[in-house]
Amino acid sequence: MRPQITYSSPTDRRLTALVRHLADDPFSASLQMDSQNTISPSPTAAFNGDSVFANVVQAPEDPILGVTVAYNKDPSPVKLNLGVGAYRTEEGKPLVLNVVSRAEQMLVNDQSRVKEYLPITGLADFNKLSAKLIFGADSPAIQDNRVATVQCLSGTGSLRVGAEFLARHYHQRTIYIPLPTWGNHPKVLTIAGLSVKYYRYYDPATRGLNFQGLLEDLGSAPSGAIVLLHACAHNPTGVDPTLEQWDQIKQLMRSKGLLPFFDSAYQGFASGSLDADAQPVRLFVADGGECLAAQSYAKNMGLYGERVGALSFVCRTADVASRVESQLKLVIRPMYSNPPLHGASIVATILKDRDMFHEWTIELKAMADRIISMRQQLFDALQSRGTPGDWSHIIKQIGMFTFTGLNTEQVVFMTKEYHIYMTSDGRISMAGLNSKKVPHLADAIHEAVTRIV
Ligand code: PLA
Repeated sequence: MRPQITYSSPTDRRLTALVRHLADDPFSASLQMDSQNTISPSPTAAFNGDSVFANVVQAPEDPILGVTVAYNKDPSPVKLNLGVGAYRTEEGKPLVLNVVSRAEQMLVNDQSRVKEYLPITGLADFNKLSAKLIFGADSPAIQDNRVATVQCLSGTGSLRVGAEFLARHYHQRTIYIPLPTWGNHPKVLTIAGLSVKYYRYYDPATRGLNFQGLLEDLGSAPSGAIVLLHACAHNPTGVDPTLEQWDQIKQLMRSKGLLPFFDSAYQGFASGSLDADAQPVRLFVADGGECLAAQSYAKNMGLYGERVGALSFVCRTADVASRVESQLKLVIRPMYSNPPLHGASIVATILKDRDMFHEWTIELKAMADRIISMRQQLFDALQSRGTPGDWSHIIKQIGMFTFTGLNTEQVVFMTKEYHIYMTSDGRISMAGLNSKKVPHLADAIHEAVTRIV
């Protein structure tokens, strides 16, 4: 007999929500829900003479990170990974920014450094500087001490901590996320205890923003609902609202009391300017209203594996911000106790030194510019091949990705015949491309769209 467990704690309710969300997902095969909405453990607990884990089902690879797993297994010398959003040089190599190496050297040379635990909220300097970076050095919210910032495990960890706080302390559990969005969003938010709904965002017909649909969907969201917004360089579509559209979105959201939760994973990568890319966030903060922002240094400082990020709550008053921070500690402590030291020290070293900051902006702009030049080169290569279709979206879209419009079958064909790896939704990471590989990619796209309609 399998034991039946009735869950009632917040964690268990979150699990139940996740199970419901994943109902159609093969992952859910290992969790079962009965008619009373209780979770019964999968039969893995039963010993069948082989292993107590013999009944664990094989889970599928992650739709994005699994692309790299497949790529690594491919022995072909011409293979190309355009799956995960990871910057590569013109030589196709990962890049450690010079300014990052310099900061690391300074840290290593500093004999006074120790390896003590950080506070639960992370490195204080890092938090202050991160808030300044996104909200602006002269932000009134910062001056009024209305911002609570905690260091988290990159963008993902920041989203997770923010979502879990909201599930515990905010009166609305529903979060609206764009359709489509980064594939991990619904998973992170659901497991944290929020209930995910979508708002229209992308129009496949125009390969642009479905602004009308977005306004209609947010307009009919229940008052107080949370809304996830990509601060810039929307993933996967590469389509951002204009500043005028952002202003309209803000007015609508404020009029309905919708709570903005910004995901800022690409500050500086869209335009090459840190300030320009933060404009949408700053627009929302300027009206004195509240919002959340999750920041990642994975892409803009190339600190992917260091897992450096920050979560900020902009609150109405300093008093509220301080209470929010006290509760964020209660979310973080049982999750991972406190964040890692190294990456945050690198970021703080760079952000607090005028020269190093300047050097960073130059290196960041060079990455953004290289991506923009890849867009032009790919577009030109398709034009010169006379590839059927309008490919102007390649140069119009913004940030790391191009949402090509290629369908799954065409993607499979390109991987099989050309060893080009990308996510099955047709997203390609322009940051993974280089001039030498453009003809190969253009040939692949050309043949895929000509053969498979
Ligand atoms: N938010 C968005 C919109 C992202 O695209 C990503 C990363 C993150 C948050 C989280 O990044 P971090 O935790 O590493 O800071 N998206 C990548 C990688 C680049 C991934 O899927 O993990 C992507 O290829 O979509």
